[in-house]
Amino acid sequence: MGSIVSRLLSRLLREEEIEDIEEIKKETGFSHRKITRLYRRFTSLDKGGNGTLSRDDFHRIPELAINPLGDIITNGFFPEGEDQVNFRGFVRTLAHFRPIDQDNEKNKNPSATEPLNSRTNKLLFAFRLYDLDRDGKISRDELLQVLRMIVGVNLICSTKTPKGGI
Ligand SMILES: [Ca+2]
Repeated sequence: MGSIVSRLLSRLLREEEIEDIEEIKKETGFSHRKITRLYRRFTSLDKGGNGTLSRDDFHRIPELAINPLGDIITNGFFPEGEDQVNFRGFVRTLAHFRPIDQDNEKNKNPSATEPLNSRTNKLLFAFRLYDLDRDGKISRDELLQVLRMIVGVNLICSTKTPKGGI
């Protein structure tokens, strides 16, 4: 079974990516099978066929195109100042969405690298999505911008208590 998956992977993955596969598995916690599926998805999105995805490639994903937070989620895939993401970066970002491994959380080894799906890394990832200008802080404006996208209307920000309010 394992060898079938390995053979499939060998056919699907470019040479340099095969060398990385064990590292990607370790780093992301995804199985060979899942990585193969993600690679298929990645190559089908890679319209330029150059081994990287652009923002335009992401915009063609129907689920993202209709999601009010589509742009923000897409940004989460791109390191600061980059406009392309390779397969490894793509899988690393997706790894934040894996459920938290309860055993890892309980038996935390302080010297080990924190897994991408740990509570802390999930929080950092979410923080970076809200930090639109990536200055390491979420400003009031950034928070409002994201909340506006979520609710799809203009939020009126006021410190006054509405009439009849508490
Ligand atoms: Ca900011």
